[in-house]
Amino acid sequence: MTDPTALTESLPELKTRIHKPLNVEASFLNPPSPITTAEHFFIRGHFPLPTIDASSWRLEVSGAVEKPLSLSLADLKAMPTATHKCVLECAGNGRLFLPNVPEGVQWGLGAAGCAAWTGVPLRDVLTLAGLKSDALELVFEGADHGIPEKQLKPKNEIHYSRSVPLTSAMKPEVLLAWQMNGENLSEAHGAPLRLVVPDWYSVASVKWLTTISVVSRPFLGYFQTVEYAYWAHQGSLPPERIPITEIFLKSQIAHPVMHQQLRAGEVCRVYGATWGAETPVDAVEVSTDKGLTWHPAEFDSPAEDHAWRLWHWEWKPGTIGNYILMSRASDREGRTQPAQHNEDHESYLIHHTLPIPVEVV
Ligand SMILES: Nc1nc2c(c(=O)[nH]1)N[C@H]1C(S)=C(S)[C@@H](COP(=O)(O)O)O[C@H]1N2
Ligand SMILES: [Mo]
Repeated sequence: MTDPTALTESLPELKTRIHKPLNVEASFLNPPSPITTAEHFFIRGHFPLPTIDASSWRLEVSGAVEKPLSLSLADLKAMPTATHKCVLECAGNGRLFLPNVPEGVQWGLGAAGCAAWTGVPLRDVLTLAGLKSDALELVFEGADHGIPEKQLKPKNEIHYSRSVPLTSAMKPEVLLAWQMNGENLSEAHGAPLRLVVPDWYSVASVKWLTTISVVSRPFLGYFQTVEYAYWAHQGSLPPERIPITEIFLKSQIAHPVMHQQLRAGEVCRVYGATWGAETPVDAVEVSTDKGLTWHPAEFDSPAEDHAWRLWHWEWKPGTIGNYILMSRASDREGRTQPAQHNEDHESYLIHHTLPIPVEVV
């Protein structure tokens, strides 16, 4: 079993943001690759790493089902498997760049990665259990537990848990996964089994999964009401607490990094990645003048559902001085990244065109 702390100390591209519980940020797109290896993938945990004995571990499926299940890893592996590539992005990725330093893990650009996940489609397991007609949501619980941080917290220990409505959970790409990039999940990434919900912020991709409870009403647990939720203001309605779900359209610049010095007259390869849910990204543009003018970037990897796409643009700055770089993605529906962070979203869903100051010397 690898010690994840030792791992982060041996890899300078990873930054430990919090030691206990372990929270590790990756150096975004370093190395630049359509697939993020497990060693370069960020780690987010709310409670101490659970100790799990894989040989006695079981996945329990209960609630509004015809036939409750208790499955071993071997039972799951005997079912038809599927592999899907997808981005996992923490809903607080980019928080470090918000004004007034909001609370929460101080993620820069590196709380996102793109990996290929292998497991059983969740819907096949649900079909095996037989959903009752009043089934509405699925509550996923992990083996990790503790007392959460925020003031409005339950008085006893809870397990990490999160729900997904049936309409989203039945999509064929939603997996109960035991492999990441063709290798068994590491302890830090949720071994022996995790949920992977492509297109959703990774708060929904419950690690160290032990139980799935099928419920017939919306679940209002801690990690979708107190944390990982925000007050939405819609029309004349009173504000409503909305759980964070789908990933917002985004692009990030991996190179150059903030405050990098570039040489006048030399070509600088500005590159990064773009991703989002719903509709594929159609275009990425780059600005060097804080969004006044934009230049089309080229894609370096194909458009694939749920995965991120690499892009680049070559810039030859002629004049010395300070510049503000930005990248902006647009999708097929004409949606684009906003210029400012939406304050209603508090310190989540950070997807505005982030300024990257650089100096040309
Ligand atoms: N059991 C469990 N699952 C969890 C969490 C957790 O603390 N416990 N954190 C969630 C959050 S907020 C994120 S961002 C992702 C991070 O996944 P990773 O550590 O594999 O990158 O796991 C999610 N699944
Ligand atoms: Mo997260």
